[in-house]
Amino acid sequence: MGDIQEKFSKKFSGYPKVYRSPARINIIGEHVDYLGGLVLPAAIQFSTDLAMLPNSSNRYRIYSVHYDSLVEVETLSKQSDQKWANYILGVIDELKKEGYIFGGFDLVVDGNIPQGSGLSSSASLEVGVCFAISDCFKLGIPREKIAVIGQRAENNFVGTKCGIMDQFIISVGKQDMCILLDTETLSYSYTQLDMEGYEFYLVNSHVKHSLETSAYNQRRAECESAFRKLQTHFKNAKNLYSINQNEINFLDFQFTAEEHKRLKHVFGEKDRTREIIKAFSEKRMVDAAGILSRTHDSLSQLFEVSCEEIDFLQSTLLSLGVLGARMIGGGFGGCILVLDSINNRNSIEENVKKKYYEKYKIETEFYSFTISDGVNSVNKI
Ligand code: GAF
Repeated sequence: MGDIQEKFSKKFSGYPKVYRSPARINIIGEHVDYLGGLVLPAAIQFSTDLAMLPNSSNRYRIYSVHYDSLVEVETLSKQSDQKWANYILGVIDELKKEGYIFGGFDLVVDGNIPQGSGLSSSASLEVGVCFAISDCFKLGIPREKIAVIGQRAENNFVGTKCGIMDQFIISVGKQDMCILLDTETLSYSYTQLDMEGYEFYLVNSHVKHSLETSAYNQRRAECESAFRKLQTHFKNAKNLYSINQNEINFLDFQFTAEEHKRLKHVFGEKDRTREIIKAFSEKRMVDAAGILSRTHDSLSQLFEVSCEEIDFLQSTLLSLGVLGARMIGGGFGGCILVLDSINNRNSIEENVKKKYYEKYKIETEFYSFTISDGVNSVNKI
């Protein structure tokens, strides 16, 4: 952490406070967090590091170490042409809209979350900035609200119509714990998985296809239009996820082919979530891993948010004997989450890397991770 203070003092003067905001994984409940669904995410130790100091002016001076880029802003009339800065400006904008009063600040942002990896570096930045502003200016914003402000920043300023999952777990995460979050009510509970004999790890495909934001927003729009059709019959349904698929006669609603597939994913994911929670509680890890692979198939074939490289990597992992694997996050590249017996990884890692490289001339990386706390300040100066 001394490191980010040093980087701060190269750009600005004074002694900043330092914050760490984690990345996240999600075990199950993919692409249901903007439909009122249940999700099972955890914060992990990759992080965005932030050093912030109020500067007694109305100017926001923000520096990204990764992009070696400084942005100075006084009024937030429009997006910055520096894309990374919009996640920060969006948070400032949403806080102002909510009536919070705070002055200018100097901010340095650094970190080690692999960009475009599906581990939510953007939500980590939004939540980190919101937490830092709340702390530096003594605004006392509750963690759950920080999550909502972060999501709104991304929806309204950046333009990705993401759900609440990423910002929420990054705000409220606890070491060694997942949360089971109801994205309709935002009620949640902490739960610890008994992993004895098994492990999760990540495989980074190092691909990120550029249609990510537009396709994400399109998937959400397709689910919302399917829900509007269903509402003609299910008048009191509070969201798509709450509808019982056994009560739907699909022919009655004139769904488009896309809407039909998206619905099958959402209702299937609801069943798989129920099944995996039961499997974990009964320590049936092989079954749990199989459910993850079924989620992958559904995301690939029905929700259509995977890509060729990720599908190849996932099927290669399975063919080499891992118990279960699936893409995580928004899709179109990024990481695969693997659930396997411990000690299996060493025997397959080189082989997976070799096969993937032979086919795509791209290196993969394998990451171990630990489940960490949510956003926090790191030092007290
Ligand atoms: C991205 C989004 F930001 C989340 O809100 C969620 O929808 C996820 O994709 C898919 O489950 O990470």
